[in-house]
This record gives sequence, structure tokens and C-alpha cells, in this order.
Amino acid sequence: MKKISLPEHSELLSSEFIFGVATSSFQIEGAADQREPSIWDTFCQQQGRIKDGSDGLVACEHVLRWRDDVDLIASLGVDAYRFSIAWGRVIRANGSINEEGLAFYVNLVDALAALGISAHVTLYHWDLPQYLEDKGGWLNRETAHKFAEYAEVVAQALGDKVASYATLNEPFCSAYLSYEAGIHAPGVKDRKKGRQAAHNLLLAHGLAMPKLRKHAPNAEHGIVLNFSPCHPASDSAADRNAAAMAHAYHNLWYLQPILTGNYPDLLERLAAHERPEVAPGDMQIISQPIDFLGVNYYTRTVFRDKNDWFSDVPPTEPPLTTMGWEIYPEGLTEVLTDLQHTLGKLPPIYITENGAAFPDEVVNNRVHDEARIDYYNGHLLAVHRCIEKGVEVRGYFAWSLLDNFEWAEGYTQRFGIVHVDFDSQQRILKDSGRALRQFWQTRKLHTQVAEAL
Ligand code: IFM
Repeated sequence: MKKISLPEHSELLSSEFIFGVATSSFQIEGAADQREPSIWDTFCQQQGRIKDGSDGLVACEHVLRWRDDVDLIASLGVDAYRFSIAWGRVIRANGSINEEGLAFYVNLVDALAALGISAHVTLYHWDLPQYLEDKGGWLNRETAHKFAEYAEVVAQALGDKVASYATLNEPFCSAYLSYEAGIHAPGVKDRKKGRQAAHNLLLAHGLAMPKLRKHAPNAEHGIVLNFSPCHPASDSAADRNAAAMAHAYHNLWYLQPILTGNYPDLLERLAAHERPEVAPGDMQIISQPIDFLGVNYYTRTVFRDKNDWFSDVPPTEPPLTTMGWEIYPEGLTEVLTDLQHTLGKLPPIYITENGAAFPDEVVNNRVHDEARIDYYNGHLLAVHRCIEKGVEVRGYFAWSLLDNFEWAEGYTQRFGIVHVDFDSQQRILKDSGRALRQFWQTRKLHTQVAEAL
């Protein structure tokens, strides 16, 4: 079996660097009868939306099996666990608090703490309660205020027991994929709506920040964004310009307002009727200081010019993952150093997601996923290089702990370092999980010895 290895002097080996595994509520929890329906429940019921026609009603039965899953996490030797809270498990349609739902997360955080694992909470990982979508969802600015109320309820319950609160996970997906490209729930295809959803999501982030700071003054507060370096399909000026526009539209659109209080200049290129409505004071609310930036990284993207706009060119050359994504670890170093060059010193960063889907096979109770070990080695080295180049990266979370519901791909994509049999719910640590476990446990031992000396 291959190993995980890093240069001997790497900062990633120090005890200050945090290693963890990550999941999200809708993708693993199940127990849908104990929460309000979300936009993903509705989407799953619509013909043709999910590749295998599946849904998240059962998923990994995590709500039932969470104690075993926590033991599994602890056995890996990680410092931290990143998970998300299902809004509809906490706040009912009538606005009352679902105390049992909230208790599930309180118990989870307490169990993690008892095992010395820090909790990194994401408040919104795409599972908007359907009752809010019925009132316009992220196209309605009132949803941003509802989010701040929900964030306050969670922070009141969990307070400083949580190490970090991320308001949103990948607003690019909840805005662009969901309201502009129609690929994710609620499946709307409209540019103006995509831009409005993005703005209202960022507003929700900004409105929630003071509530989080008030009730968890010692925790870190921030947001999780996904980035992908945008490369031109050719050296032509038109393609280079297309790639630059894609970078502004897909990457900068979410980070720049938070760090500078302005949208990228590309906003001016949009027709007036496509621009988001921005109320006076919104940009100040959005641009409050954050304690950390969560970064999700998977691949690079290639764009060509299409009528003075950009169009993506899907990769065809191997190595690709089963998502069809190119394996391109150097893109992580590139995109972060590039953002820091454009926007100035970035806040401290956690790589909150990184991982890959491969065609895993169970043979004699083992999954020999060598390609995933290579993927992790390549990307951990890229994180090491980010630090060498002056980007302050403080932690790394593998996506994902478990094989799970991969949104529009259903259960056809396996991202876990733990294999899940969705019939029996049996969990098997893949070879990548074993390699990471060995790396994490050895690292812990070394840092403990170093500290004792
Ligand atoms: O599974 C998703 C996750 O929910 C958000 N980031 C990307 C992952 C892989 O597609």
C-alpha cells in the first residue's frame, strides 16, 4: 500500500497545523422524517434531476449511527471534524426551534470534544428548507435575515464549544449552479436570478457574522468558498480574456466583496437587467472582517471565448476522476497565490475540502484505492507549497469521511476515505483512509514526543 508523505521540514507536520475530515448534513444524515423537507428533497423527486434517481432520505444513516461514526473519526487520529447543520432540523416551518434536532448537534459536538476532536461547523451546505424556497428562497432578501436568526439559534446552543463557524459552503454552487445553471436545487436557469441569489447569500453571511461573534466570542468565524484556476483553451487574446472573465465571475465574485466591499468590474459588463439589486449598506454588511477563509479545491477549469463571454471546455485527457475532473494539484498553489497577489494578504486559510471520486471496488473487505492516495499526496504537497509561497494555511480537511449522496450525481460518485455499502450501511476504511490514518497517527506521536522533550 502506498504511503502519505511530505517533506520532512513541512509546516503541515507541526502540531499547530490542523488535520480533519469533512462531511455535510444532507449528504450523510438521512432521518429526513425528523426534519423539515429541504430544496434537495423536492429536487430529488423531480424526474431526471438526479443521475441515479436517488435521494437523501436515508443516505449514510448518520443520525442513527453517529456514535459509531464519531469513533471512526477518532480512530483516524485527526484533530478536527468539519460537518454542517441542517437548517430544517433546527428551525421548523412555523419558526419554532426543533429542540431534538438541535440536541443532535449538541451531542455530536460534546462527543467530539470528549475525544479531543475540535468541531468545525458549517451553517449552510445547500439544504435550504423548502418552506423558505416557497417564499422565494435565495431570491428573497428576507431569507438572508432568516439565516441570521437561524445562525443565532445555533451559536446560542453551541457557543464556544465549536472551534470555527463557517456561514456558507460554496455560495458559487448555491447561486450559480442552483439559480443560474439549473444543475442544482431548486433548478432555476436565469442569469439575473443567479446574481441575485449570490448577493443575498453574501448578505446572509454578513448578517450572521455579528450574531456568531456575540454568542461564540472565542470561536473563529468565516466562510467557505470554492476556487478553481481558470485557464485559457488557447493562447489567443480572446481565450485569455474569456479565462480572466471566468475567474472574475466564478472565483472573485464571492471573495472580493467580502475582502474589499466591491464586486469585480465584470459586473459592469452585465446588462442592467442582469445585475443584482444591492441595497444601500449591503456591501458594508458583507465586507466585515473574517477570521478565516475556508477553501475547497478539486480541479482547474479551462475556458474559451464564446461571443465575447466565456464557455468551459471539459477535460478529456487523463488523469481524470470519475466526476470527469482533471487531477491538477498545482492549481491549488496557483489559485491561492494568485488571489493573494490580486487581493492582498488573504485571511488565515483552512483547506476545508479536497478529495476525489474514483471507481472503487470492494475486494475481500478492502478497497485498494491507490489513485486516491496519489491524489492526497499531490494536493498535500500543493498545500505545503502554498505555505512556502507565503499563503497562511492552517489546516486541511479531506473530503470526504464517507461515501455519500453526491448531489445531482446521486450515489454514483464515491468521494469517501471510508467506503459505505448503501444497502447494509457497512463502513470499510479504504486504503487511502488507512494511509491517511497512518500519516495522522504518526504525526501525532511525533508532535507529542517533541512537546514532551
Ligand atoms: O460533495 C461536494 C460537497 O458537498 C461540496 N464541495 C464539492 C464536493 C464534491 O463535489
